[in-house]
Amino acid sequence: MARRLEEEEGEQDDSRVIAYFDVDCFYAQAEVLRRPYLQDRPVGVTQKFLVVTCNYVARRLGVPKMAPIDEAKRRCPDLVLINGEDLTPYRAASKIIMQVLSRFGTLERRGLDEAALDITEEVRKRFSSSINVNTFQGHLVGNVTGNAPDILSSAEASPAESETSGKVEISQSREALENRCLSLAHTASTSAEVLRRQGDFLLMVGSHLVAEMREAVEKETGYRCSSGIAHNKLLAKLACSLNKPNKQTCILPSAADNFLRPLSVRKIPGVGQRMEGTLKEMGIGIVEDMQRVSVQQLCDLAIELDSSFIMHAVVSILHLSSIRDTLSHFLLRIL
Ligand code: DCP
Ligand code: MG
Ligand code: MG
Repeated sequence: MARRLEEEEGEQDDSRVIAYFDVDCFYAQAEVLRRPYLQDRPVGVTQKFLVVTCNYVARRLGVPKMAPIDEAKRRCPDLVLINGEDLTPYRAASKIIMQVLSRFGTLERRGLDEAALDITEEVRKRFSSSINVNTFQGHLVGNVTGNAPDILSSAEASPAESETSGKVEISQSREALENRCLSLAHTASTSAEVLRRQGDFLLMVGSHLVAEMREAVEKETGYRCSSGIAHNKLLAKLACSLNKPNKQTCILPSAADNFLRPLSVRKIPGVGQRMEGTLKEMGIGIVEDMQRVSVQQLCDLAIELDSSFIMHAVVSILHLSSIRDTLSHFLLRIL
C-alpha cells in the first residue's frame, strides 16, 4: 500500500536510494495501448476545450501539453483527438502500474501517473551480492571520479539510445571506483569522501534496479515510463523529467548543488505561477537567489503568505543547500 516516505524530508542522508517514476504521456499512452493502430500517429487526449496531453509523436510535431484544441489542431492538422473525460481506464491503469512498482520498495503515490519509491533496502541487498554491475544505467548527472570542482555533467544520449531501448551504459567501472575508494580510505583526511563514494555506488546499483523496474512495468502492463534516481525525493523527481520519454537519469549527491543552483524556483515542487511572481518581486528567480536571501526574509515571506508552498520550497532548498544548518531555526520560527 502507498505510504509517505516520512523520514525523507528532514534529513540529509546520502546513503538512501530514491527512485521517482512518471508514466510517459499517460492518458495518451493509455488510449494508444487500446488502439495499437494509432501507435505511429499523433494522438491528443481532450477534456473540455483542452488537449490535456498528447503522445510524443504529436509533441515532435509541435503540440504541447494543455493546448487549446484549436491551437493543437492548427499546429498539427493530423492530430487524432480522443475524449478523455472518463478517468476510469486511467485509474485502473494507474493501479496496476503502482502494484508492479510497489514490489520493489516502499511506494509513495504522487498522483495518477507518478510515484516515489525508497529502494534502499533492495539496493543494499544487491550491493553486497552483486558482482556483475559495473556501470550506471541511463543518463548521469555528476561524475564519480569528480576531482574537478564543477562536476555537473550530463551523459550524452548515445545513438544507440532511443525511445525503444532507453538505456545507455556509462563507462564508470566498478573496479576503478572500488580502487579509488580503497586508496581514498588510506589517504583521505576524512572518511566523508569514502562515504560519498559509497553513496555513488548505491546509486549505481540503484540505476540497474530501476531499469529492471521500468522493464517489469512495461512487460506486465504495457506502459513505458521515465525515472529519476537520487538520494532524495526532490532530486529524484527533478531527474525524472530530465530525459523523457522512456529514459532514466541519476543525479549524484555531489552534483546536487551545482544542479540545483541555476534552476528556476518554478521547478521546485509546490512553487506555482503565483508564488513564482511573488518571489520574482523579491529578486528571487533561481534557486541560487533563494540561498542568498536571509533565513529571516524567508520566514517573513512564509508567514506573510501563510504559505505551506513556500515552506515546502524553502525546506526543500535548505535541505540541500550550504545553509542547511539554519534549517532548524527556520522550522522553529514556522511550526
Ligand atoms: N493531466 C490533466 N490535467 C493536467 C495535468 C495532467 O488531466 N493539468 C493528466 C493528463 C496526463 C496525466 O495527468 O496524461 C499525467 O500528467 P503528466 O504531467 O505526467 O503528463 P503526461 O504523463 O501526459 O506526460 P509526460 O510524458 O510529460 O509525463
Ligand atoms: Mg507523466
Ligand atoms: Mg506526472
